Amino acid sequence: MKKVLSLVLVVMVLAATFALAASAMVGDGYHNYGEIANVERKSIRLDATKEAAYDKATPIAINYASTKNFETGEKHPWGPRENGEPVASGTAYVVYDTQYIWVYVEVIDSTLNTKAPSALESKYTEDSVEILVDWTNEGLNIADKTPYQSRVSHEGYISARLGQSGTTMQGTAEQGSTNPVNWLQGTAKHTDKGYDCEFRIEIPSEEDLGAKIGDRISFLLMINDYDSTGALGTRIMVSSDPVNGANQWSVTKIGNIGFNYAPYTGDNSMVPVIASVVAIVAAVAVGTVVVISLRRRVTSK
Ligand SMILES: [Ca+2]
Ligand SMILES: [Ca+2]
Repeated sequence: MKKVLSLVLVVMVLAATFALAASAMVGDGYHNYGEIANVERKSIRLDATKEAAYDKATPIAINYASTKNFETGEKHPWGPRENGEPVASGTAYVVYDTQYIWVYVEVIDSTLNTKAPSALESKYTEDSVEILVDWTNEGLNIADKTPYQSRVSHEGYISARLGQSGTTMQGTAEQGSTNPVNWLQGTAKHTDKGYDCEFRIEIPSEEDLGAKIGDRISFLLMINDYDSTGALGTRIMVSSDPVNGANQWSVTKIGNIGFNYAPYTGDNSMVPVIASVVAIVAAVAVGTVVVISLRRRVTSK
């Protein structure tokens, strides 16, 4: 009897430990970006023009000046630079359809700095917007696997990485890249205040990901802002996350956003009326499950 009680106690302690570990992944000390709005595929296109579909998104401000010098971690307070130039800021709109997450970012940047000589040599050393996504919200950082880092420069050049020490992918196959980004497309246009850019990030299949996509996913938006000198040390990272700043590779600390995702079936055509009714009933059921699961997470803290 004593042995049985000991075993029960051990199991209870282990269960409590796992419950605490799970609840620590979501919530405490994280910025909550709300929910990603769902839109129809046909309502949106990749053209650096903000369609009405983005009005469904809650605007996310990118105005938290963070790391000034990436090498030393030197911080920068909100406000102008030493030379008087204002630091960039932006507003992002995030939506998804059944296959892609779409992000539209309006950037205010008074000095557009270009160091990339071509589409295939673009990286963080030019004015650009970056997005980090951890699809499982588990905070894993595995080279060439997770999280997804995607970048669009003010010239519309794309580059990306999977995991902190992963290989940088640049441009598209059409641009002649030997290491193209297959899951990201991006474009940009200059405006009278700076530039707008638009991202289309393909949602991975759970089979390819080897894991379930979370009903909250870790998410971080950043602007790389250089001044007129364009030197590496002058970059100021501007972040959407007032809690953790542009600490983009500490993925267990980046904010999270709700994602009520339904896997892509490969068919975006109009469905018959009866199928629509079934889909609506299924959607209500999924919504109920998500609410229950979120409540469970909240109450299990
Ligand atoms: Ca568009
Ligand atoms: Ca700039």
